[in-house]
Amino acid sequence: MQQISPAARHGIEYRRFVNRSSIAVRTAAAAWLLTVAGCAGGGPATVEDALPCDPEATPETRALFANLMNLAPEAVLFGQQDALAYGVKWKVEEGRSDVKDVAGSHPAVFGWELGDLELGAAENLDGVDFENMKRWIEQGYEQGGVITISWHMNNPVSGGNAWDTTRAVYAISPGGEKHELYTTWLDAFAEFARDLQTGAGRPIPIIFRPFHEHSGSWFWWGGANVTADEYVGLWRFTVQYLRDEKGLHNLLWAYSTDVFTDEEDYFEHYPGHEYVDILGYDDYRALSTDETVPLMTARLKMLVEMAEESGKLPALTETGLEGVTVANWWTGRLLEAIKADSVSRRISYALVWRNANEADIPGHHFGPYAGHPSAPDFVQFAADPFVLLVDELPDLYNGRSAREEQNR
Ligand code: BMA
Repeated sequence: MQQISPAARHGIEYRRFVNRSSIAVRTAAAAWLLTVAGCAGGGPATVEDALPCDPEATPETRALFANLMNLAPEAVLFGQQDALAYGVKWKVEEGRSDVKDVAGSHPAVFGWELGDLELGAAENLDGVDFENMKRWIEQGYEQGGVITISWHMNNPVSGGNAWDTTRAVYAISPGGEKHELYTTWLDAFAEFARDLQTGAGRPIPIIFRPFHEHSGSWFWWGGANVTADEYVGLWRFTVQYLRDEKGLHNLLWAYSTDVFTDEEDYFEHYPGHEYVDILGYDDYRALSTDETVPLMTARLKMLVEMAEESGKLPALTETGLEGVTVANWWTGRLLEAIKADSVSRRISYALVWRNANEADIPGHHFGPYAGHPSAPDFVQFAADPFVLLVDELPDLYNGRSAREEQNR
């Protein structure tokens, strides 16, 4: 593929999307109060004007995108990876999550991981049974939550895992010797996704976040292990294959780098606005010390500005401090970083990584759990009207945006 300049990659046409300061949303317990403070000069996204990159996205997927757009300025949805599958001291207990144990509600965003699905395994790389995962995804959706999926895909060339950095992207791209193999992996994804259905038999909208943290060199699809053109080509093929060949129209595509310095850096591997819905990034660095918290605010600010310029949704797609070793990490660092600035606070959601079971990996948890020293601070964090857990969400999936619903 010919060289694509960063400008061409992300400069398809910037447009001011919505007037993001025109609504104020506050929660009081589980009840929603939405105050409309005037919508002259634009107004927030309606289902008609907040369009995902797939022109044939299902009505529920379009509604989710528009509703998240509308909520982004006024609230942050809290998410966690694998929340319903296990926690630090338990595994597979229906209806349980560590977040619920501590704060009385599940997270608003449910992250799931597909690594090993491509091998035909019954469980993912962290021991989560795929049939259970489907059920928990459906439960998360039925509760009104948002579903996002990542994929630590094994190395298709070496047969090693996602962290085996043998060059491989060129090989699975169209024309490459492992391309056919890759399409079978995508077929497995499509089969999995097709099973994710609402009670009414409709496809559940999924925020799909493949090939994440590609700005770092620790995965075979990232950094020094891939060229920008290879990455862009693979991303575009993947979108086209799942959308056009497999007919999946329930995906919102999340582009998700690791930490970045500026716009050029962020868009280095960007596939283009026609292939992306969410501008995300993962940040495990800024919130590791008090002194670096402002760095996250600065990055979130850049992210929000880039997203608003291009009609995309900004999200902190992963964050956390392993072991949550600082008792006030939730309010003192995470919420502080998000709320510190009138622009940074307009991100849509923040997802912390998993609470690995202590029998599997001791200390590898990024959320609170009952009895953990940070639990009281998490209760305070969750009680902040700006932070939403699943029980505080408006209906994100009907054909009307939260704003339109309120105006009926
Ligand atoms: C990593 C760690 C690993 C895990 C992987 C995929 O960050 O949590 O233990 O296997 O994510 O979930």
